[in-house]
Amino acid sequence: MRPENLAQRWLRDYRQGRLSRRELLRRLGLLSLSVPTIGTLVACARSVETPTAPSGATPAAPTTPGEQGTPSAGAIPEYIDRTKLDKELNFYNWSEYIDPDLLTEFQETYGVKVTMDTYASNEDLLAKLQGGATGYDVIVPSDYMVSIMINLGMLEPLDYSVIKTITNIEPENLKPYYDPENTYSVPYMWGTSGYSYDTSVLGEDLTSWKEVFEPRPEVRKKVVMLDDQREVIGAALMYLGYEINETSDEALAKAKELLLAQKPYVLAYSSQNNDDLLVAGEALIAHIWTGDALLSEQEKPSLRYVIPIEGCTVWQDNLCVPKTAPHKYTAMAFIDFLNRPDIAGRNANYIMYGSPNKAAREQGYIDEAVLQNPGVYPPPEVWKRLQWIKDVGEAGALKYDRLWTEIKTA
Ligand code: SPD
Repeated sequence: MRPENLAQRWLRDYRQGRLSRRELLRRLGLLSLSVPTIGTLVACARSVETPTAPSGATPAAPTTPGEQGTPSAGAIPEYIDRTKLDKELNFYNWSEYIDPDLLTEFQETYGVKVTMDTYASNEDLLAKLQGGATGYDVIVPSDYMVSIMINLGMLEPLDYSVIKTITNIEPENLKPYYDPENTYSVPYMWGTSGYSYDTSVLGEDLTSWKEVFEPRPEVRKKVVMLDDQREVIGAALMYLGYEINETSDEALAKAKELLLAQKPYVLAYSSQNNDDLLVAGEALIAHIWTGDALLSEQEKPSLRYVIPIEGCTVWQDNLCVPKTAPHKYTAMAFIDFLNRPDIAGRNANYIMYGSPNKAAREQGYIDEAVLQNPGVYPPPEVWKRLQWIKDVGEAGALKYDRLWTEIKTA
């Protein structure tokens, strides 16, 4: 598509509320348009009133003013009891995993100030909560971590008289193995954990984990791995032909051998800067989650995301409320808000992960570029090589912990 046409499309998405202004500006900045042209486009976008897009949430009812400005009329659904809303909410999320404009919009509409802290792995999240952090209201654990937290009695049952927007979620993403009745979790985003590499240096044909674990000379010291024990050990196990949740001593010893041999070629274990290192050219290949891979491709089109022939993990992250949450009702209202089709669509377009929100897809809130990307929505033949990480029990987790520490400290 020509840059001008692409810009026109984004402007339309912005006007229809599908793209935040910040994202519009970011994307326009990526096109080789002259600065005056960008200026004219943005001025033109501003001069058109943004129409209200349809929403799956029931609207209509006067609202309480937010701390920063007047809420848009009727934006709090009638089934939310606004007298029960607190003034603040503490959100503990993965880094770069929400469109920040949505937090502002929630604050302006519901009068609730959202404070967000971030973490880099499920194990960090668990350790933080077990270490006594009792202030968080909404957390975003992945599948297997939901199982672990349910078993530890750490999660609050969700209140579906408030989270009515659960009906917007694709039935196939509901009732997952880790929470069969969605008693404690609502799917947020899903994706895969393959690798991205620079085709301008390495060509078009990379398909195997071999490139990551036994890198060719030009890639050595330019490999980045996720800083995530289950992901890294799981990828090594898959490359070696084992199942991803393997706990046998034999399989883990082989994974350890592979990871120790790889370590001298690893530039960093990082789940937060892997994309930046690729874009900067400091890394040529990086173990990465789908959304981060796609965002970095926008910045550097020579990058390509691969789901390796040996397979990789598929995962689903979820919105949950810890048992200790101080603002439980407000947490339920926040989860309800995030599942509105317009909100979920904007979020998915911003962070570029697979959205379980069927209504957002059907109502046209999700960019075609995201929907048509086989890296985000893999075709059926690719699905066959994807595996879910599962809770391996206390003894298994201890083995993974020990192995991970050995790799990181070697
Ligand atoms: N940028 C944050 C992405 C969060 C992805 N969560 C994936 C967990 C997979 N085990």
